[in-house]
Amino acid sequence: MDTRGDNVTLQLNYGTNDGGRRRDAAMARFRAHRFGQFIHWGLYSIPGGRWDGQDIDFAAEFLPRMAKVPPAEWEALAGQFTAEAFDAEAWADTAAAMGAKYMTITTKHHDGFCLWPSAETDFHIGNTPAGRDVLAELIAAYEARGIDVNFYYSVLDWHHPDWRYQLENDDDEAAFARYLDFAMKQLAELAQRYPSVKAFWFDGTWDESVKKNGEWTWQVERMLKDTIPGVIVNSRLRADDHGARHFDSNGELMGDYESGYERRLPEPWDVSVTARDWEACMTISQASWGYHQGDWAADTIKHPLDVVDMIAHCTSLGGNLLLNFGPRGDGSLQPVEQELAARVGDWLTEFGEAIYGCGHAPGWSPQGWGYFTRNDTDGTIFALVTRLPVSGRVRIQLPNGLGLAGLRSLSVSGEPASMRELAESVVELDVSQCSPGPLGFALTTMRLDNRDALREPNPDVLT
Ligand code: K80
Repeated sequence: MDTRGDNVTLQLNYGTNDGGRRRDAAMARFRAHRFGQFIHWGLYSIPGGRWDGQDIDFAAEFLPRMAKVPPAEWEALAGQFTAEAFDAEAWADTAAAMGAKYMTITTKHHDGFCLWPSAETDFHIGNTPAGRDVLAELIAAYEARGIDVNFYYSVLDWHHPDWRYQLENDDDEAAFARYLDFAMKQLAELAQRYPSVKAFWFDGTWDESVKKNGEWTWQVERMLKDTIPGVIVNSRLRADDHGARHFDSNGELMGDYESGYERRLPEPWDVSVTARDWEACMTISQASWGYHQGDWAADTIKHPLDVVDMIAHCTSLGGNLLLNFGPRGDGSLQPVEQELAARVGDWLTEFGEAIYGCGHAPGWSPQGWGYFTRNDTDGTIFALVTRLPVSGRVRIQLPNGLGLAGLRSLSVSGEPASMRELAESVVELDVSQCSPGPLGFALTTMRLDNRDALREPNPDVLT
């Protein structure tokens, strides 16, 4: 045991990595992306939230649990997995049109079905009518468009006989040790078979059985990093010696970035999150990750502006947004998701300069109309107006008594009609006469050309 100031620091074998926040090129690349596409595709995409003619108003990937589907019936879905409408190029085109810089795909979800031909189980895509290596096809298509591919992997496995939620006796311990060995081998397979994968996104790690095996989570991280130099691992994989998750018993982040924000974002003023890298993931419908064919999902599809606001929100706090897509069982994309992707892409085409490579703008407090971001390399400050006041007037509170040297609208839709100083360090822009932006009304992103003193690169970013 050593001490840091007044705080007692526990010696941990399986806590945080030495070295703190990663500053290498692979991590800088992930950080600069800011916006990615999540994809949930598996056997659950076939029934799409409906079983025996009944809609189950719950996340579609949980259908085997919610509808109490007999395991043999769920396994039999593999016989219907044809992927007849699967087109990796079409998926990648949609992601590129949306402005996504990376894509994270479910290689295995909780039901245990594997999207690659694993040697460790028969429950995989090679034993379906599809019989193709969709992960290889996706990697080729996405990487051809400059989009990184990452893998989601569920440690929780409803299909494997040795999975345990708790370890109550020696038999459980022995079974779960076999399970962890199986999962480690599967992950080694993935890393060896698809060496260009940039990151692993772990899920299903919250049960007592996993929390008692912090050593295994530490070994997984090591194995992946030994196999793929620079690979990135999310905090959700990790537990420490005492079962602490995400953050070790000393409060230090484990893994490379914090991945606890699921279907929620940090509060806009919670600058504590800027101390680390993080990523939030979000559904397009209210709560389904896998394709859900019911009204429960269709009635709750987000507006493109909701997504744009979240991208700006995350960037303003130095985090990434991972927006989920649920392709249908046959591999086709949902038109409603393609349409949303196109609209978000319209906005990013025009305003991406204020998102990609940008992060938190220290000292620039969030305001009711939207967010400030800062280019991590050259220090340029951006004001992203995602919630235009009814007055058409945007008040910008400048930090620390700074004056505003000038403004340049990134929008093709026109310059602000007027800019006046309301008080010291408060300027007001009248944008009511600006013509509609790409989302159908005046949505203006301003670049604030401030004094050179403000043009300081983010010290956390190496280029
Ligand atoms: C698992 C368990 C709960 C309670 C909520 C969500 C999840 C999974 N994590 C998301 C990223 C999806 O994969 C979802 O199935």
